[in-house]
Amino acid sequence: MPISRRYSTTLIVASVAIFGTLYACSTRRGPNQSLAGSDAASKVYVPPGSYDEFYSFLSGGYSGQVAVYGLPSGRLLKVIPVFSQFAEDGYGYNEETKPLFQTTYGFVPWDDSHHPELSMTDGVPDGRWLFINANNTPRIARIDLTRFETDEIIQIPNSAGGHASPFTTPDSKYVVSATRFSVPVPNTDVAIDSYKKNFKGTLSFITADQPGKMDVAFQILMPGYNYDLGHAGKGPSDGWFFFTSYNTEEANTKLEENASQNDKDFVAAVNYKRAEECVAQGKAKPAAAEYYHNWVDEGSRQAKSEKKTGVKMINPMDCPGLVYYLPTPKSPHGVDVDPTGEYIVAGGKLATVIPVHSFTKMQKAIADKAFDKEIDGIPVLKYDAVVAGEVQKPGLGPLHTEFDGKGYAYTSLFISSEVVKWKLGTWEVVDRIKTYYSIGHLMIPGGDSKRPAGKYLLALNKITKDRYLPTGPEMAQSAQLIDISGDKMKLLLDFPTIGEPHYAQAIPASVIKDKQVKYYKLASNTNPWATRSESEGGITRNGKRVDIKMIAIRSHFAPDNLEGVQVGDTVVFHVTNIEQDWDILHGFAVLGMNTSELILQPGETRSLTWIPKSPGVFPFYCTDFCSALHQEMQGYVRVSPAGSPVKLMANVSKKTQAQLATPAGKAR
Ligand code: K7E
Ligand code: CUA
Repeated sequence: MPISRRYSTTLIVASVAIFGTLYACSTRRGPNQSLAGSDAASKVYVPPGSYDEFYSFLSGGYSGQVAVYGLPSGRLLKVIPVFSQFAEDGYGYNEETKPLFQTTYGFVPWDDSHHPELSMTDGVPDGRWLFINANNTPRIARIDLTRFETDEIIQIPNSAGGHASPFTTPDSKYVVSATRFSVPVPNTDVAIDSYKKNFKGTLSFITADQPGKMDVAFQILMPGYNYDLGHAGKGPSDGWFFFTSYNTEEANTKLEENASQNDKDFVAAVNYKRAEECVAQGKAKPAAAEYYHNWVDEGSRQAKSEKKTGVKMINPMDCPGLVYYLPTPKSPHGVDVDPTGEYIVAGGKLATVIPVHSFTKMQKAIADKAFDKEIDGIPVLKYDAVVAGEVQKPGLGPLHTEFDGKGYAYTSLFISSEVVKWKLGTWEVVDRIKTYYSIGHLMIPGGDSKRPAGKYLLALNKITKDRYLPTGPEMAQSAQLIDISGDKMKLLLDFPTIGEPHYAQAIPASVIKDKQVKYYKLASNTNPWATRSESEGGITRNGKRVDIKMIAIRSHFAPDNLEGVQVGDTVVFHVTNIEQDWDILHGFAVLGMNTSELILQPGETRSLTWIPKSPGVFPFYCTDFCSALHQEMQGYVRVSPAGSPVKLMANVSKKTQAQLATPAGKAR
């Protein structure tokens, strides 16, 4: 969210001018029509044991995660850890998932995730994957929707703020990432006030349709503006991508004021099919880059990391017809393409209108060379030649727009805290509804696709204040479900959210609910430390490293008594949950360990590293209440002083002990 929660001076000045009109208009409407009543309650009531109609995926913002809610009930179904360590299940703490956080900056255990994006087939969400961006250390993650787990993370090189990301092309061939902060490319030590000379933006296209194989297809070197959001064209505009930019002033200090000077900034229209041609013709230059690609190996469920170098960088000067600028008032934030692919709607945070560009007019303006000027090889089209219309008096601080597929658009207004509904083509405002408070994104299931569901709208609000029982200075942020099935929008429900939801996506539950994996097949577990039966458990030493292989099943660990560990050893517990049943999980924790627990899904192996610092006997136990005898699911590990003669011992079956004594057993 680029706008300060404490309204900036500039915004206040801008708002005062129009506030009179709006205030009058909202008081005339009387007390808000959105007070939820019994009618609303019945619309969101999902009886116990019944399922919601939609899965919705809300970004966690500075939590770095994704939260899955059922709609219309607003029930929290799951938190999917993505860019932040998640002690609740050991994600990013256990040895199997740590490599997902590898970057050229080292291990990065946190990020700020903004935009969940469902994969698409022919412009419609298909329920295969959910992508989401990391804003701070630019990365894109892929979540597999048969397991609701993060499977892949790719770092975006030559970028310093992956905000306009990871919006997808209609076939998910590419997802994109545009840098929010321009920086020297390649990044190097220069004076900050050499901004105009040395700082550049990049637009990255990442191949996304092969799981485990995301890569940087090419990057486009852009003027040093801030790139904010993006959306792909569709239908007639398929093959194009649109990105908003602000700070076309190229200010490097006090942007609040200095980046609010120009009357119009730009939407960059990128013809990525043209980019592919230029790459094929060798017009992209090899550019320096280092980045990590991390993915989860399917059989072992261990994350792997590889470092990659070099990218193909296209300079628009070398590839005419690649990028055009559409002048757009004023410091635009969102850019959204309607279901027909003809209209490109931008949300100018400081604009008094919502400008809508026409793809048809844009094509004609390009053919007619209706250019104002050219910036670094990028023609700037004339505003009048590309604008289809302007929505007048929409409210204050328009940010994001979604569509209902019935000819209407819905725009969030941050400053005036409302959603405005307007008609595509005539641009008239037909309805508005208050949101509590300071709405950022909004979401209609499929509302950015070719086929919106058009029944509900979710407002994602920044400030909650008095909507719930107070919880001290910080309140959970809030989503509000609005019924958009009729002429008038109706508020149905408030529900609190984790972190700060920026964008969200939703999909009919029927698309993914029957594809859920219920457990991992033990027979397919290729983790080298997997233990498939009790007899395979044991303890081995290699120098100062001790590996312990263990199974977990209702209601014991085997082995559960371990000796021969010494102070200063690095002990790695490899625990396999050998259950083959849906939703039967076990946990694992050892007294005094310096990491999180393990949570083990059925059929899965996870590893926990522990460096005991003092002699003694240390209990371990199952942390997930798995059975009537869960409290009996425990064990002990004995730690002796360094150099102690106590022998390695794991109380597994006699046969296994005998095997462990042989060289082959030791190798295991
Ligand atoms: Cu919060 Cu999409 Cu990061 Cu607007 S962004 S609100
Ligand atoms: Cu296993 Cu509790």
